[in-house]
Amino acid sequence: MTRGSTSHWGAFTAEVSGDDLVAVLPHPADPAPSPLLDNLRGASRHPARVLRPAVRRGWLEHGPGPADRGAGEEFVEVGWDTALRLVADEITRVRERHGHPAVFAGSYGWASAGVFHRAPDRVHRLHALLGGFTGSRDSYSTAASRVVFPHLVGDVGELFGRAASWDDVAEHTDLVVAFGGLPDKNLHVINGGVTGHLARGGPERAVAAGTGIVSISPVHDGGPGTWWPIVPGTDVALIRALIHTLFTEGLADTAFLQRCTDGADRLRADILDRGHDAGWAAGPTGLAADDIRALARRMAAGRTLVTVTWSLQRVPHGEHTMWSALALAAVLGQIGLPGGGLGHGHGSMGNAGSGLGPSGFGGVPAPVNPVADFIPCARIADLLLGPGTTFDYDGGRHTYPDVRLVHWAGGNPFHHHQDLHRLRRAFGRPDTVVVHEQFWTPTARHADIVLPATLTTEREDIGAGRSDSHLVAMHRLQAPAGQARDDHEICAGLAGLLGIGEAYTGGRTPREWLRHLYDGWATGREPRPPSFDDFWEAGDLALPRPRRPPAFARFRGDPQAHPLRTPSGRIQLVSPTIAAAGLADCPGVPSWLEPPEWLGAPAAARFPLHLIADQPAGRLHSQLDFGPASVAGKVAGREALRIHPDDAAARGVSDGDVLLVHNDRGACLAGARLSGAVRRGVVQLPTGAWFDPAEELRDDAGRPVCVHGNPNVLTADRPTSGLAQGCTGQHALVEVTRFDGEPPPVRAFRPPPLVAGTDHR
Ligand code: PGD
Repeated sequence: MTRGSTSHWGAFTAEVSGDDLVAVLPHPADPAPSPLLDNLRGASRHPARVLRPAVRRGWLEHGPGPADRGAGEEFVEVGWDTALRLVADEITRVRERHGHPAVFAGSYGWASAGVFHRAPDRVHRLHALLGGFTGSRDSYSTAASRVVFPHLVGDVGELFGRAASWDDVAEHTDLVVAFGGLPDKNLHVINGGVTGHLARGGPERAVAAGTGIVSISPVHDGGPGTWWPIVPGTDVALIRALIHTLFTEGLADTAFLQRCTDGADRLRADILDRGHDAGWAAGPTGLAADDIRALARRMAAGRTLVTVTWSLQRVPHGEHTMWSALALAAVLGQIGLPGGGLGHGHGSMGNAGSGLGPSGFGGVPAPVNPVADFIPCARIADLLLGPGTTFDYDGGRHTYPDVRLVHWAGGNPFHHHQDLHRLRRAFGRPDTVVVHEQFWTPTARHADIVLPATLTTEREDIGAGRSDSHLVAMHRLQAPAGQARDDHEICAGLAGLLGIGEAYTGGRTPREWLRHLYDGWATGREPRPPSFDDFWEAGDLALPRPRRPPAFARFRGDPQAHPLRTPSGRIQLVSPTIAAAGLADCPGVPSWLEPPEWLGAPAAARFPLHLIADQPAGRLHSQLDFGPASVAGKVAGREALRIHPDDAAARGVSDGDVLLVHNDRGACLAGARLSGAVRRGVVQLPTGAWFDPAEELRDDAGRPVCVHGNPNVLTADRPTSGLAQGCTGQHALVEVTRFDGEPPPVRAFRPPPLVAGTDHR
């Protein structure tokens, strides 16, 4: 039997020696395996592992209440019986005294691959069955898109699930205009698992077939085509100028606009009346007006795919970047044609461009959450700091409940959230914070009770990535480290103590659930899949890969017969619904709204460098930051910051130096990497280095400096707008100086002080 498993960054087989994986080999069907697989090597027995349930000393001695969490206090290791009893009693106390909405189990995070053990789902199920919980909506990845696009095109699944494949592009497309570029590093990952990295190499294949690529980004991560180094945050200005040229030079597809869109005249007037032409856009974008005009003409001359990365909506007014890109594709009139129209996700995740569709393999059905309270996921600090205050969301107004208990599994908010010093204050407010973690991440350090969770390699599951070429039997490859338990077992234990054990487990063991889910998926499917036992023995199952029609092809073919679920039945180039929401920061027409922080803002006088805080190349988000592939990219043990040689010279910075990166929100250390692949005035510091505030090194405001290079000490906790309330962590203004002297050591991968409790086994 092939003993293998899968991860968000690749399916694999493993060589196990003693208790740990010593070699991780990619799946044979993978044409372009990810080096991230190497991070799994040695992970299970890494010293950063949480080995036993642990309780913060102050909570154990004084009970629940607000506290200075994350201040380095010691944890007392206790037995599972004690830990589960403490958590169960606290759940009961909070529900009885403060009501169900006082439990926040939104528990956002990518967790691990596997349809059954997905940690946030386990926690949601427990709390839904206990009477409900305050949940979270959307994602840090695509909140602005997921909220705005339904108003514009009705079915957001068309956009996200039917992105043009690179095969289609190679066959049909003359030109790809890639806003945000097409960075290969993001193609290593597909949520839920990826067996073959089919999108990797796609741009190269297209160029070999004759397609042109223009890559518009302040950072150039390789890849073929021409690089246009735009000033960050100004894509909307460029798009408006392109549309201006198309309209004024008679290149707009007026027949398509009339047949398939609503509001084209208003959009045209808005752009022309404001004078948003190529000459104007040259100012903010830093690009040449003649080049902009020439690009518009080239786009109209053949089949053009406009792609826009997810990162471009992870900024203030991100809704309007997406809307403007849609408008540009609509004015070109190629939406619904193979290899044309709008692509959203090429260069952001490995599924876009792969040509693969959803496997249709579901997880355990989620019980209804009886509590209506929720937050847009990126408003976690506002929730904890502002009980009773109101927020706008997608045309409605809502109130933050008074949360007393936070229960988190499968996410790392001290990685993913912005303005970490503010988040730290917010995490000080609730009575109790419970975290299930595999490792002593910064979030685990900010908890009162930490429950050790297994890795995927220590349990059984089924890998069914969002769009994968295979289903993967995730075999148990090694024994759990220490006393780690599956999140399912942890929640089942709590459910048992709280009197809902049978309802929680559904009377099935995990293996019985896997068989049940597989059999349900296989029923009625043609060609008939093998039995569960045969699938499990074989280790994987290749799925059919039908070639799928382009997004919006049916609508384009006959807009009357297949209208979109929008007010007009057509693509909304203006939106009466968004206008009716009356939001000052999100008008009803796609607009150029100057970002609060960009190189043209007054704040740039003090903080003259534009930070791009994007996805890292050596790991997924913050996962396995200590792994070999992640550590290999660090400089002086800290996250590498890329800076243009001219900006480095102006600051006396050499490659390999330790840097202090700072603004009014905080500061971190990073390692200098000089590179011509970033535009002048731009620095790039990826996310995911575990937050490591050093008490002995303070910034001007007296806050501890993160000595490991987490850019979220610098980013603003500011929503995209009142429409989506999405994450805007991608951009911030900063200054960089050389750090002279002995920098404090990085302690992020060492566990906090731990002592054995009396019942500790
Ligand atoms: P991960 O590092 O994947 O980040 O944020 P997210 O919180 O998802 O965290 C997953 C955590 O779950 C890890 O700590 C891991 O150890 C733990 N874990 C994994 N498997 C299991 C399990 O089975 N059980 C348990 N209990 N725990 C498990 C990602 C988020 O960050 C995202 S999606 C995006 S797109 C955002 N991007 C940006 C950005 O572009 N710029 C900035 N500045 N900030 C961002 N933050 C966002």
